[in-house]
Amino acid sequence: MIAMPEILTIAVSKGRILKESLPLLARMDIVPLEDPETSRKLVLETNRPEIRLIVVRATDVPVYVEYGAADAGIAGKDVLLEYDGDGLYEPVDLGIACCRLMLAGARDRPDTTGRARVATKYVKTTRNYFAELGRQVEIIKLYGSMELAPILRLADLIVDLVDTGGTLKANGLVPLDKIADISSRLVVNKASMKMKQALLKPFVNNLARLVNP
Ligand code: PRT
Ligand code: MG
Repeated sequence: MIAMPEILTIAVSKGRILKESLPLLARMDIVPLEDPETSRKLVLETNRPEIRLIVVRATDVPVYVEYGAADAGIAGKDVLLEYDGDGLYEPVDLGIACCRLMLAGARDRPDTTGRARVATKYVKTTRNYFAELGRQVEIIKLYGSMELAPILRLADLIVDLVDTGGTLKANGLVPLDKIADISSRLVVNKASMKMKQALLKPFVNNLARLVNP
């Protein structure tokens, strides 16, 4: 379903990705008419009548784009690694909201013999990581605050995003292995790329040129 051929809808998640995306969009002369951080509107008109932003949960960005409800979106590679779907192009690494997906554990953890328990929101990526190592683990799905799990002995290890390392440190955890470098990517609906080429192609090309001059 490709809605409104004359309008480009771009999905962005609230929080740090939106904060780091707005300056990039502004450099392409795309500026929301209302401040997205304070507005309660979820559909934001911009200074460009043919472009609007929608503000959704980070994990929902690929869903809106795959189904064509949004033509393009900006999502963290962490979210895209977890997403099952093949209706997306991922043409540009925007180099924003950078961090690392890390395996971490308690500084003073005992050696776990046998099957370790790993708490994470990133179940698929974690399963692939340990499968590649040939290591049997039990994965516990959490939706946030993974750093709490080792403290309360819910899990031996966690897989979570790390930026400065401050959150790990504050909770008595140490990084053990880097699983992936993470940054935000532009994702594009495959059908939109064909049917809205005139609008979408310049948008993708301008963004690509902006981040890879
Ligand atoms: O609201 P929702 O639950 O959907 O997501 P959220 O609140 O996690 O969203 P938000 O706005 O934080 O943005 C999430 C996206 O930003 C992720 O999908 C990543 O692509 C990207 N990103 C970049 C990060 C970080 N850096 C990051 N450091 N997302 C989260 N963190 C958290 C991390 O989970 C940990 O708790 O920050 C903490 C670690 O930071 P340091 O600096 O203490 O190491
Ligand atoms: Mg949030």
